Amino acid sequence: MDKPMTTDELREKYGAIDYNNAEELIRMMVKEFQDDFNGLGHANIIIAGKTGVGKSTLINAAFRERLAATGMGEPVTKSLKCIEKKGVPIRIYDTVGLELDEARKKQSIDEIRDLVEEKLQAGQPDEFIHCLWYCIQSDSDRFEAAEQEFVRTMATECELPVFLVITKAYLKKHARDFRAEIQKFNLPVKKICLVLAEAYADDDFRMAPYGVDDLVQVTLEALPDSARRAWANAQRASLVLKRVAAEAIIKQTVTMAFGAGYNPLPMSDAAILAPIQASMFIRITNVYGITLTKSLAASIASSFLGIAGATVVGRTLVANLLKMIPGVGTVVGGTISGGTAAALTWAMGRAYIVLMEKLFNGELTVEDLENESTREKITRLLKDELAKHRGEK
Ligand SMILES: Nc1nc2c(ncn2[C@@H]2O[C@H](COP(=O)(O)OP(=O)(O)OP(=O)(O)O)[C@@H](O)[C@H]2O)c(=O)[nH]1
Ligand SMILES: [Mg+2]
Repeated sequence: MDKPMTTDELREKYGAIDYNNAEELIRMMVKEFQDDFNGLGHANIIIAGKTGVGKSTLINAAFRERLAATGMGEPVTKSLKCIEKKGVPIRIYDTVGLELDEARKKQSIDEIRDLVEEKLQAGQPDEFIHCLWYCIQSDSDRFEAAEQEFVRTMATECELPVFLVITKAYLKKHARDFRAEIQKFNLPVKKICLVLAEAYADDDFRMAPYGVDDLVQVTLEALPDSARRAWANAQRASLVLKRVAAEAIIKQTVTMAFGAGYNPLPMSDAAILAPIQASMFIRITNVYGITLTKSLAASIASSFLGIAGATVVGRTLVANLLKMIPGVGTVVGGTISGGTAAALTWAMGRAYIVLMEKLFNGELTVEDLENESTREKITRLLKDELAKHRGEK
């Protein structure tokens, strides 16, 4: 699950599509995007904590699409309901009425343990439970013995990576002191995070939200590789996490396609560049949780792949783009150097990240991509990235 197609697979499936084949490229991207999304699988997380501590608020701040607001979720057991939504590759098991009197606590633990085991036994990695966030309200100032025991059981018997989340931490110093108190219990948790999921306003002060980005970043570390891109997609709190995941995809693409030695590609192979780069854009788009519509695909084809095509086949319009990179030229003697292809692919990937961030932040919409001036801006992004590459050499 969640593996890029190899160059050979791409060649077999799409080898005939070169840069000049815009229509085919658009069709390929829209279709592959859906397959790639399906291949993301799911990250599966349990969020527990007493009623009113801010679980739903945290879910809405951490993930796209206001998941907790979209409905109550399907009851899974008496203690758990599952929140999921088409198009967001995450399942959140939200605990219901966890008040932790003895009887209730036992029931909840049993039900969570059963869920974890049942999923493991079913043998579908896409459904394995990956971790648990346990929420404690900052101003409760108490972390009861029953809660500690619950956390210990989850970490040891259920073998879940557990993150403690101190919620509504609008008084930072107070929350840090509370954390120090909790640390004394030496619980088997990965980290104790302070979080203010929504801004807090009082008569005298206003506190901006913070901490959810750190929580989603440290949680990523506890996830198996197979669930990481799903996590990157579903979370909305950390742009840095998305960028790091996107950069890893560029690196993976360049290494896979051109190898460490940047071998020259015979011109007959240059045709495979378009599907390779298209596949990179698709995987990056799925990191940002953006839908690759036909109009986004058209924009990629005309702006990014259009420029690349012009460059690789040495058309005059942007042939000078390549001159910006010392040591590489246009196509000489029927080959394109692997270094040229790699440099171009890096620049395209980086420029695409900038575009994705603008779409993610709402600075641009997919509709904007249809107008000429936006496309010119995108071309400029790519030129800037190529120029940066020259600066780095
Ligand atoms: N300002 C601010 N209010 C918060 C924050 N987190 C929670 N709240 C408020 O605390 C109340 C309870 O939050 P919920 O997110 O509904 O709590 P919950 O844990 O989902 O509660 P149950 O679903 O009943 O278990 C709501 O009024 C929230 O608006 C926060 O980070 N900032
Ligand atoms: Mg709730």
